Formats: sequence, structure tokens, C-alpha cells
Amino acid sequence: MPKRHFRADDLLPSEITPRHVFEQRRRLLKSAAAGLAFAPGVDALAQAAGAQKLPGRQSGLSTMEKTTPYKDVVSYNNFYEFGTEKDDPARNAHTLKTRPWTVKVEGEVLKPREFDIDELLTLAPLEERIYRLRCVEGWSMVIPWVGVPLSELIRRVEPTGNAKYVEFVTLADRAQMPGLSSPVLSWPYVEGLRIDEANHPLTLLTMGLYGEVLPKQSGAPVRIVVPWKYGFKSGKSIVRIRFVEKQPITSWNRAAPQEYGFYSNVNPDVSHPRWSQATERRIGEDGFLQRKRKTLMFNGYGEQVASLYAGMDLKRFF
Ligand SMILES: Nc1nc2c(c(=O)[nH]1)N[C@H]1C(S)=C(S)[C@@H](COP(=O)(O)O)O[C@H]1N2
Ligand SMILES: [Mo]
Repeated sequence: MPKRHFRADDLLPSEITPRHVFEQRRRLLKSAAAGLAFAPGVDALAQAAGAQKLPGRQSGLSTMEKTTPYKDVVSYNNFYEFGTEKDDPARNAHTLKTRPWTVKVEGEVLKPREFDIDELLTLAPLEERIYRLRCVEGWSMVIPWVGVPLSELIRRVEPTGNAKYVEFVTLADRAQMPGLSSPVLSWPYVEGLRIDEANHPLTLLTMGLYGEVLPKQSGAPVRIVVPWKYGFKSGKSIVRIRFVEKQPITSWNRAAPQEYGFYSNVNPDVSHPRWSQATERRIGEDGFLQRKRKTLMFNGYGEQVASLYAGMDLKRFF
């Protein structure tokens, strides 16, 4: 893990929000943290859905890009357990029971244990991190996530020297998840990271977004967000975290190994076999005059994470 501290400015490879716009947004977000309304529409929508507030302190690791409108964040989703169309999760995820909820942590650790969702919420001060999320399909969003560094959980279970990888297993319950009747993926949805990736300060154990508890379609009650990797690495509705010696077999890699490697770092130079990854479409901006954005290496987080892959051929380890 790099020793230096990051500044928000490190995260601005392309577009810099004018200072005054950023300051204004910061003030608005601060008032949100204080429990006041912050963006027209957000609160109304969230309240209608019965959402609970979950503010986090502003993180210096946030990008200053404009956030994707809340309504797009909660209506355009990938969560195959609730269907494969983008609007299926918003329509179907109401059957997900998010409490009580525990996450079992096991494998190569000295202190295996279960964490109740309420313990995860108090592991460390909640932070709001505005991160880009870039899907392998070629679209992206900018979302104010709320969570704690995953490293806060990891240090409490004390991984052994054999813990080289971390496997994330998500809920698979046919009674709650209509999508499981389709064999589109092998269930449960499994993802994995190398231990240094899991411990990286950018990797967020995420319980909320836009100042509220995670909506069900967004992976409630707890998911991972790994901002420099394609979105599918960020597993939703996690029930088990296993520390292992061997690289885990992940659901997408198993389904189509030529298309989805284990690393899946955002990389404009490595095309998906069926399409280029050179550009992306920012959700919420689509319109007639909207130009495509250039995909950034490591989704714009290269300065923070490139050292994790020093000496690796990223075309081979895609
Ligand atoms: N359990 C589970 N997690 C998942 C998925 C899924 O189908 N099931 N889809 C992934 C994909 S492909 C993406 S792009 C992101 C989307 O997250 P969002 O809908 O919150 O934007 O979730 C990821 N996590
Ligand atoms: Mo995705």
C-alpha cells in the first residue's frame, strides 16, 4: 500500500470543476450531512422510497466531477439477481430483505467472525466518497457513496500470511431474488480482489449513497466499491468474505473467461473482445449533442493504484 496521502486534486486527470461550483456543492453536501435537504428531487424521491439518512464526512478522495442525478443512479442498474434489464433491479429488488443481515468473515484469518450490519456501520467514521463507477459495458456514473475503507474490516480479522486474495460472496436466495431462476451466471455472484487491492485506501465497504442507506437495487445493505476496476468487481449484497491463498474463481470470469479477466482494471487500451473500451457514455448526460468521454486508465485513479501493478503485463492480466 502506498504510504503517501492523497489529495482530491490527484484525482482530476481531465475535467476540473470550476472552484466556485465545487465549493458550492461542498456546502450543499455539508448541509446534507447536517440533515437538511440538498438537491431538489433527491430527498423527495428517497423519502418516497422510505429511505433512511446515512450521512458521511466529506472525503478528500472524492472526484470533483458533477454527480449523476439520483434518479439515474437508482433506476439504471446491473444486479442480475433481480433481472438482466437495466430497469429490472429498481422494479424487482423490493423483495430483498436487508435486515437482519450479517457478513461472515472466514478463511485465512486469525479472528474469523460475523459482523452484523450495525457493526459495519460503526467500524469507522462513515465517509462520503464521490467516485466514478465505470461499467464494462461502456457507461459510467459519478456517485456519492457512503462507507468505510474495507481495510478497517480486514485489520480486525487479522489475515494470516497465507491470505493472498479476498473472495466476496453475495446473497443467493431464490425466495427473494427472481433472477436466480435464470442460468445467466453461476450463483451466488462471486467476486475477488488481491489482498493489496482489498486493502487499498480507495476500496470502500459501502452502506449508502447520496446521504441515505443503500437502495436495494444498489446492493443493500452492504456492497464493495472498487473505483479503478470495471463495475462488476463491485459485488452487491455481500454475505461472506473469505481470505484465501489461491485466486478465486469469479462469476464473470467463469461465465466468459475470454471477456472478463480476474483483474478487470479499467483500461482504454485493452478492448473487450466484442467492443472497444476507448470511450464511455456518462449516464444522465445522454443527449443529442453529448460527446462520448474518453475512458481513463484505471478510471482516472492511476496515480493512486498503478503501483499495485508495477511490472505486470496488463494486456495479459486483464
Ligand atoms: N451481486 C451482484 N453484484 C453486482 C452485479 C450483479 O449482477 N450482482 N453487477 C455488477 C455490475 S456489472 C455493475 S456495473 C455494478 C453496478 O452497480 P450499480 O447498479 O449500483 O451502478 O454492480 C456490480 N455488482
Ligand atoms: Mo457492469
